[in-house]
Amino acid sequence: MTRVLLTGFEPFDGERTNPSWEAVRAATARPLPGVSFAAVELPCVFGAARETLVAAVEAEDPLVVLCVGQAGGRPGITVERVAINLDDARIPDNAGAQPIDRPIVPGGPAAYFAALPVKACVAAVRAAGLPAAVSQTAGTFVCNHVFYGLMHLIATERPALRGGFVHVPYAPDQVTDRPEPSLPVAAVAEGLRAITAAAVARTSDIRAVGGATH
Ligand code: PCA
Repeated sequence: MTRVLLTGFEPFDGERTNPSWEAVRAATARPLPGVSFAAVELPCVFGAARETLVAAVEAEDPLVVLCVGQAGGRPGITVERVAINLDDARIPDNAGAQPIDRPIVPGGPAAYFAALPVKACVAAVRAAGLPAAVSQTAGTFVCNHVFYGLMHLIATERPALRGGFVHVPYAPDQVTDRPEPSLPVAAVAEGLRAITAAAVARTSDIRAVGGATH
């Protein structure tokens, strides 16, 4: 059995739910052949989110970690390619902190690439009949903070660990009065299961178009 840790976030920015945690719960509630799941909810708080993730990795000792967050406005499931060493919050986090232009790890590398076959993961979601794309930026808020923290942990302490970050759209009930794209939580959960299977099955990526002109 391959141990896989999935994390989602608590609600933030005035929302009542966060589809990342709802989808992680749904994705891990049913068995996936060959996989032993653990699921942990992270606070939407700089510092504490990363500490909770590191503690969960220590406790669960997974081979693969997929951190998941809400990216309201995106129309599909996006697999992040790169984490950058920067906190620059547009809004306060759930503890009221709003860091501006602060390195996550002072003196650390400017960026890390995901330790995931990102294009194979995108292809797996599409094969499940759901919209997906590579994303070239996870932003500069708590999701990128956790993503960078995960990649720094892999680079400095856990070379055998693989993992990365997945951003998911709003759930339909969050946007009933707004012209924003959404995806049902059950569909997002299926997408996360497809990504899990791809990430466990392969370490090398496929050659496919996934870039962006801007
Ligand atoms: N999304 C935010 C933080 C928590 C979440 O679910 C982000 O994209 O940074």
